[in-house]
Amino acid sequence: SIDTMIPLQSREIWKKHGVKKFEDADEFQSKFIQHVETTLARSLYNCDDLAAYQATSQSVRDNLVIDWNKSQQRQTARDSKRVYYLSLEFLMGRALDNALINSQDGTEEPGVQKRERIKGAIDQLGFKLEDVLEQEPDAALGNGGLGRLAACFIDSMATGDYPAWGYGLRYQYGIFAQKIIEGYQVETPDYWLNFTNPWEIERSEIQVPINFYGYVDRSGSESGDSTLSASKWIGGERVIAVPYDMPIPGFKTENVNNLRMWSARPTTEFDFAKFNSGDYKNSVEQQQRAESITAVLYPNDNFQEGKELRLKQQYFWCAASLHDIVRRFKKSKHSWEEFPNQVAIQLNDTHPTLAIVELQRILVDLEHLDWHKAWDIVTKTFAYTNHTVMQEALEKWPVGLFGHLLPRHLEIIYDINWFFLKFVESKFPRDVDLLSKVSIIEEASQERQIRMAFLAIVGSHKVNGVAELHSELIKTTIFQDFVKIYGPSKFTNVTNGITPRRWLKQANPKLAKLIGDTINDPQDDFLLNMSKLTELAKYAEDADFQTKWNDVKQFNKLRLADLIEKLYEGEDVINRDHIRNTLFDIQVKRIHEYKRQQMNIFGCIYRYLSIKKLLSEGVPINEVEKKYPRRVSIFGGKSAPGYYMAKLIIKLINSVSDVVNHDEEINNILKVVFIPDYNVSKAETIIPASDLSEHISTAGTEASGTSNMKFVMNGGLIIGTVDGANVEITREVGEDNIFLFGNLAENVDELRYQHQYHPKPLPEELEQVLQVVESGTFDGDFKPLVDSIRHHGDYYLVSDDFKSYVQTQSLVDDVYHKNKKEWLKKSILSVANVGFFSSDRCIQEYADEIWNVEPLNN
Ligand code: F58
Repeated sequence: SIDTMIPLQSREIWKKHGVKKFEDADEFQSKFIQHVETTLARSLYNCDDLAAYQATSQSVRDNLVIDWNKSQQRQTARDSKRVYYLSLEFLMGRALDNALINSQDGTEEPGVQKRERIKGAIDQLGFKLEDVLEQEPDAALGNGGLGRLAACFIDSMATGDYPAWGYGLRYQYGIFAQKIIEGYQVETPDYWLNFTNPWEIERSEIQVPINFYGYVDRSGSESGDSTLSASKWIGGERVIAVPYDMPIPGFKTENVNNLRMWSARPTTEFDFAKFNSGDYKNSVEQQQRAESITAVLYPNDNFQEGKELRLKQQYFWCAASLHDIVRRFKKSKHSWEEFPNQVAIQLNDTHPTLAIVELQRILVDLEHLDWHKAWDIVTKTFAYTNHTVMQEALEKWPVGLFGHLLPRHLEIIYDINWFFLKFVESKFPRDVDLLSKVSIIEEASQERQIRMAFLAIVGSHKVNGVAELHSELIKTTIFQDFVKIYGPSKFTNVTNGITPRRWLKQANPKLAKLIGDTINDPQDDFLLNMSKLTELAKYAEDADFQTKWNDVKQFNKLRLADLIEKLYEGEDVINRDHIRNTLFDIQVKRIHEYKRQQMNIFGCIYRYLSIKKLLSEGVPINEVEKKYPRRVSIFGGKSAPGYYMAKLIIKLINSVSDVVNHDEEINNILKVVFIPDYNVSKAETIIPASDLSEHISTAGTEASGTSNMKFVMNGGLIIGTVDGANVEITREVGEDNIFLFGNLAENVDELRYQHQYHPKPLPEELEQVLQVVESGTFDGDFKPLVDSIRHHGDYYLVSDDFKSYVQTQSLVDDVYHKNKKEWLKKSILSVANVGFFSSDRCIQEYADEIWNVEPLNN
């Protein structure tokens, strides 16, 4: 053991002084003051909210680091198998409140949770916890669902006591901040590290050299010029990877896991060639290039951009992470055959597929293992999660670009492909077609491309989709040939989930409290064991309980109204007097044609026109209101900077908002709101305020969706298509408690074909809307948007679903406004049955079915 290597005397001194966690309010205050005076070098007299945030975070972090150290020691001592979750994105949001909530350990006296005690302590120091929490910038190192999923997963892995690490990149700029100027999205850089980040621990003592470019030198290799045996890659550019660690606390456990994020630095190696040529300036410039690797997150959602810098990011991160993983494995002194019993690596999409190639390179070139023995280890180690079936999001790299940056890796990929195709040929001897269809190298296009998804499948032992419908779809479409080759058991489903700590307790403390009080669970055990929520079902029709339930919703709607007022610079958009009978209809997610925000805004226009028509016929406004009761349609989301159509959709929403919100004739019965700069912390305010949320993607396009689960967990109902996880949400909450509409995935191909070859006139509801858009009623040129439906095949099938969408919306109106009791019952029953969507359940499935790891009990 490590202990016996340290002299007795130093061990005793260490023990005597050993650091201690703060346990109560008093000890917290002492830590807080110490951090203000020493860490921040400030004092009582210049301690503002920001300093209070930093001192609080430092204090809480100290506690986490103590547990972190113990957890890591325990994991090493037990020699347990570790999980590594490789994700190019971790959309963490804020850390402080989450750490306070997760510090709850179940030992507290009933009713006084740790967070409440800290809140009191901060109060006494003259600050308000809410204001202190607001100081923290979001860690927005992700685009959308995929990045947030990774964040929920590491929370659940820590909570479930799994020995697991996340590996990512420490971007200096996260997803851009969105400004809306004259209705258009404008991107501004998100320099989130402006004030030092108290949650990260720089490990500058660890420096991993990473090579790029160069050539393969086979002159000294044992078996001549075979690419299959140990080869020497001489890199042409070298950078250093330095890790930054972020402690990830579990809920009600002392287990603290690690999120390791790599940052690129120049080497301090001396470049003789440059020096001799006297090119000092150039050599400095080249060094600066190093830092650019981890400078910025690529801001695309469901779209792959084939840029060299992106590939560099991917390799930099995979190589650094693998180096780290292999180093840790080697310390454990196991033989290489044991590697898959000690290490499970999960690939979050194809972005880390290079890790497969890098491990094969390490084993063959550096550790001199036989190719096949190495490949056996590799495939037993990796598993791959697919998040999309959309062609434009599937990663492919041109062979030329790839081979220039990573010459040895390209050889290895060719060899992997050669053995794979040989295997296919032996199984299906006369199927030449099949070979070109499944080849990792696509030959058909002008330039050869590496199909990363195929490489990920070949290099993994399991492939999973993220919701049942999606997992079935990948088996019958993009990966169908691989099912034929490997059999169906390699392909599986793990339906996504979300962490109830952040998305229920932290986002909606009032609802969490009501639930805890009602089911007699003062220690919030339901946040770990969500099946306890089913006890709520018996109160679904209880009038008293319904009132309390509704009061929480109204509180959250007011909280959102405050946020909107702040963002609209004081403009009174939401009429608070009517908030109780105003339906909040929310669609917040990345803006994408497949997610069909355009259909939602067309629906708003249709509603507006219908109201105006009745008014013009002389129907009095209170009668109009009966048909079109009060509603606020709330949108939020970012568009990729280069995605023209998505940006146009944002402009249309804002232009419609401008007209509708200032039309006094309609007496505020309809409002349209665009919330700028949607992010995780705003989501925590927005989601609990929904009566209805929209998940209306063209069937078959949204792999899962995860905000749908968040809305349901907060008592909102869904209007949605039969797509992604909506299908399983329907199964869990019951089809009476969700508003489904639209065409099914199985009909999409046929409908698209019809549009192309037998176009029909548009439904009259949509025709009306498009004509008004074309007439210039709303500021902007929306011709491309209208044309995509009228003339370019309506790929996302807005015209096919619009009528049933509008009809379903009026059904929603009826239930909400004419039968509020029925609505509340649906809302309560939904929460009662949402337990399946806890990410704790997902992690357990991954652990049992894919990783083969056990939780480590303290
Ligand atoms: C999302 N994908 C899916 N990709 O669209 C969503 O249905 C699913 O719920 C979620 O993953 C989690 O499984 C997604 O967010 C990206 O943002 C990639 C970023 C990098 C470029 C390619 C798309």
